[in-house]
Amino acid sequence: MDSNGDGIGDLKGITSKLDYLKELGVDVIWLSPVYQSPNDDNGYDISDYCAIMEEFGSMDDFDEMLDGIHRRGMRLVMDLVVNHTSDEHAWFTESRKSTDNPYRNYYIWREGKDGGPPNNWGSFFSGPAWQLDTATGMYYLHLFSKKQPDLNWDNPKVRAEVFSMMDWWCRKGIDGFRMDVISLISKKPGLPDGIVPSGAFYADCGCANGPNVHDYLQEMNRKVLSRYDLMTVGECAGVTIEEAKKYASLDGKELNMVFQFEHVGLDDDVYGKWTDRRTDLRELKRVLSNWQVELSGKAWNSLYFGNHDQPRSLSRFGNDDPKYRTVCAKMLATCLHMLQGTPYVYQGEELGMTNCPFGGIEDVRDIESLNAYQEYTKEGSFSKEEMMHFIRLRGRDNARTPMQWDEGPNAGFTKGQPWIMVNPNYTEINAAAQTGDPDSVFSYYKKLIALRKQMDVIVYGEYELLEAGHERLYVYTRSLGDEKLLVICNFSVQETEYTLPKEFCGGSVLIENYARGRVAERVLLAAYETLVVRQLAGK
Ligand code: TEU
Ligand code: CA
Repeated sequence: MDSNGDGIGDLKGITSKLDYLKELGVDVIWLSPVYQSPNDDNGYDISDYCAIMEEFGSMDDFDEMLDGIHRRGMRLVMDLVVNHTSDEHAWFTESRKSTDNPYRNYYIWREGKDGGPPNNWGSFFSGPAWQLDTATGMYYLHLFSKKQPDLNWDNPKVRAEVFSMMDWWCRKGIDGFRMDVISLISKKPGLPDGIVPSGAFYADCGCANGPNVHDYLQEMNRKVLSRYDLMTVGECAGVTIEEAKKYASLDGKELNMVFQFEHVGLDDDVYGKWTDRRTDLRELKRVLSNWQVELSGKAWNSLYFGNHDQPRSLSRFGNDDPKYRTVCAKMLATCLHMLQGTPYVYQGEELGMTNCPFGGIEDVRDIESLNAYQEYTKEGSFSKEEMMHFIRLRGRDNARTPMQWDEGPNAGFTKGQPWIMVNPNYTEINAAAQTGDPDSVFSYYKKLIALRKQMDVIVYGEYELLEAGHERLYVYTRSLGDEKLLVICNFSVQETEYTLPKEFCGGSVLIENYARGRVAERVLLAAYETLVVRQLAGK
């Protein structure tokens, strides 16, 4: 929400919408980076960790927002981006000056090899992961853009700086951290060449879950996290179930939970995310079920279908056709919110917001999409039209278009010119139209969130997958003590028959997206129908 008409959402804008979040039932707000930044990667390139980005407001605005959040009984989790800084951060401007600068070893500098970069690693944003710096004729490592040099976590001074900065924010009263690519902070010793996959130009750095990552997080936990009442979630690209059990172990030595990427990589192809492949439901069920079963009693899951890096979940896993989008958004929400773990609602997901029909590349703002468009069209892997097609399906900007508040100009987001196009469907999909409507996606989310707060079985219950091989239905149970729930989701537009397990026949419906009311032994599920059935007492 933009408060001053410059077309950019800001802190005062957020503060003005806190009642909306409270009404939805939000407990904790995860705020994307709002620190000072030249904005090469939407704030994930930070030049001062203790200052607020000018476009977003002042530190006073921040304090006012935090106070407003706390007064409403909500909490605030900040994005902690410490795998890298901006190249405009004071540490880096020092570091690049000379090989004997006191900050030299804050970053990862190497001599080139055979007239090129030190190894064959690629950046996540296209091109090599190394940049030659003229001042000293050496290369620095940047796993993301060249304006995001990687910090050298093996240097104890770097760790001390990061921990003291975190401590500063904790003393200010924030309630936790979402840790950006925290799985990548410990680099492979010797920085060896990787294998270049077919279709790719560079190798993966292989730095996920590096040798010291758990030591560093345990040190962070001892020195900072354990001294405050915080919620922590590590964004862990490349995390396996075995590794997640360490990061998010219930013993509390590291983090509370992790974001894993397995289920959002199932529709990748030879060229990574640049494809129009869709996720196979059987694969999705297999992956989510593994995480449910394996972490249960040992670690804690984060539950998400979308965020600021992912396309809109409704368009990707469901169907955003106006005919189906309301029922389908409710079905996806049910599927996610009935799982074990902490559900994340990405802004606008609670309204059923969809991918955006971007015109040409001039409508795109995200560095990942812009660079990939350049690289793949130049090299001839894809035509410009093909790349635009993939960006419309998978690009990160789909999730970054303005929040749709009402049916007024620019969806009520700004009185000026928005920094990125507004999704034209705002006249039909917007908060004002949904908050008072009992049948809206918003009201459905509200109900789901409230149910989770009432019923322990939804939070803690044991998970079991039924119908594993079914191509259209996702069915599972949750059980805790005498309570047992059956969650049925039709992921297809096709009417599909389903026979309930005996113990649920005649059970009451806890929540549903069609008005079914009672369930018989056999149900004929409509397009994207979902229902949660509560077992009859004593059965
Ligand atoms: O994302 C990390 C990450 O793994 C990305 O490469 C992600 O896979 C990609 O965006 C999906 O296509 C985090 C932040 O969430 C992202 O917004 C930042 O751009 C990135 O780190 C660098 O800080
Ligand atoms: Ca603004």
